[in-house]
Amino acid sequence: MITLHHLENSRSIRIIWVLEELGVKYDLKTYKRLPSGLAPPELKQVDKLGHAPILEDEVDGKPVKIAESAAIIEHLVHKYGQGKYTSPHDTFWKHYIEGSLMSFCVFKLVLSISIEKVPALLRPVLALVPRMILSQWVEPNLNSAISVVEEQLKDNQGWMVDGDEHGNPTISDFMLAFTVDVLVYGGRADSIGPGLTAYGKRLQEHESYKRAIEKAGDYRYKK
Ligand SMILES: N[C@@H](CCC(=O)N[C@@H](CS)C(=O)NCC(=O)O)C(=O)O
Repeated sequence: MITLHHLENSRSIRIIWVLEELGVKYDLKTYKRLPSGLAPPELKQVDKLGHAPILEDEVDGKPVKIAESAAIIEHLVHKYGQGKYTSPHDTFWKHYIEGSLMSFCVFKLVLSISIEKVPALLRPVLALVPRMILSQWVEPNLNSAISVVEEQLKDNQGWMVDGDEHGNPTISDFMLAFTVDVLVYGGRADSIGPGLTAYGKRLQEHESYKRAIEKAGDYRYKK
């Protein structure tokens, strides 16, 4: 039996979507974030990294625990996808979305929250350095990372790389899910354009993604 360890309001919604799209049976274990926003310690008992998603399944008849969204998605698509849900164009996006785009999203989130946590009176002084890092390094990089995706999506009426030969989403879409929700519905990205906005809406209207959102528990990035 497949078990997915899912953290609310997190990337692991990507994996719920893959499982719903594939139509395989799975056991969903949902964890709530601590007030600090971190994952609870129980997740560290599942895997030493303590980050979601973590998937338990079998490879060659032996039980395995897999971390990292892209690794989990590849495992599921190759094992259960019957040759569907892939495209030769997935390779770049699979790495780019987590490696570049998501890194700058996380930098922005962490710096913005740290600025918001400084008492208003002290902010002009104590927030000087994080504000400078944000405006001189994080935001320009995030904006250019977003523009690469925007360019890909701007004339695109369907999936990220146009889907597989049956019109299904592919690994690129499974990776972009959550990231697109954070950008479009998270209220912190100023440079998203019509491509990402329309894609974010289409994704949340897709049947299997709607089921994923329903099953994900608390999800603050709903349209
Ligand atoms: N690159 C990893 C990132 C895993 C990750 O950072 N997960 C976040 C959820 S979005 C997490 O578990 N955060 C909780 C924490 O940092 O304590 C992946 O794609 O799976």
